[in-house]
Amino acid sequence: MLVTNKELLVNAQRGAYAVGAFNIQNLESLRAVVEAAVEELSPVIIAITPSAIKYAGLEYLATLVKKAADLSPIPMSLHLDHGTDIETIIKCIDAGFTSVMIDGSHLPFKENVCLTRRVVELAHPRGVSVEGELGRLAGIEEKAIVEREAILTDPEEASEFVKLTGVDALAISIGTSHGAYKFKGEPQLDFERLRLIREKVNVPLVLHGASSVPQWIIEKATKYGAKLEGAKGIPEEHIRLAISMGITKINIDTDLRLAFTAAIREVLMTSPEEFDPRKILGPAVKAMKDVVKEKIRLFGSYGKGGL
Ligand code: PGH
Ligand code: CA
Ligand code: ZN
Repeated sequence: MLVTNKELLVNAQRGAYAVGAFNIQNLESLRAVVEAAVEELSPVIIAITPSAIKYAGLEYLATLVKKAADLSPIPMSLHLDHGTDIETIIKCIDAGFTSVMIDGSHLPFKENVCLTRRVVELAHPRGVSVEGELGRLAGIEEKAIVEREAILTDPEEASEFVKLTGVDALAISIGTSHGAYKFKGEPQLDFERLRLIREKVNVPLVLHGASSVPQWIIEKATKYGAKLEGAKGIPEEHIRLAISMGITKINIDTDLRLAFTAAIREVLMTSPEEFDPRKILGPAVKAMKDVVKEKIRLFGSYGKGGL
């Protein structure tokens, strides 16, 4: 069943758990995410970036997700992740997306408000939820305090942003970043800032860049030829704490990519005679699905698919 992010996240906020937004880009990744969610009876957000659309085609991806939603007993949303322009937003809404993110986080505050407000005005009359972003996702280590303040979300501004734009969810920056290399030293997240934002903002809060980069996957990938030295993510205890402090949507891409490609590397290295794509991609789907299941357990959304 296809629903909006708003419906999923309002329930998550009430139930003090988080819903995973998993990035997909083809049939294999979609199957991994949907099968995991169905088996765990969990709500799920299928996240598609503009670059995934460029890779696989909007119509193909939207059709696959809508069909998966029709066939599944759990509620799921079809969400545009990191939308950057109005044109893409309109195309996605026309294609049946139930939720869109407009990422104006690189813009000055007022311009971000204007752009996000426009998206809300376009999306809400069509029953589509909107996620905005305030604060930039960049590593905060070794940065001076002034610089940190410029990157991380300001609680007062967050409250103002939500009032001025009417967004349904807000992505915030408390020290996470995208990709496999989040920290050089010890992981550092600004939980005090999260507490202050939660106090001032009542819409569901979103944590991007939340992959944990599990060491066992890095070791497996490395064993079969990957070069991933220094890869490091967000410890699972930090994710648990963030959920307990009010994060209700968690975005995961990197961990899925790592699991998928480590499995492909293993098959190619251990069975060099193999050339059937199904024999190579099958184990990759399984590996990705296992990671999604672990996330669903970590986020506390298992069994919540009945809402
Ligand atoms: C993410 C994913 N997608 O929007 O924020 O972050 O790179 O940590 O998986 P990761
Ligand atoms: Ca951003
Ligand atoms: Zn993101």
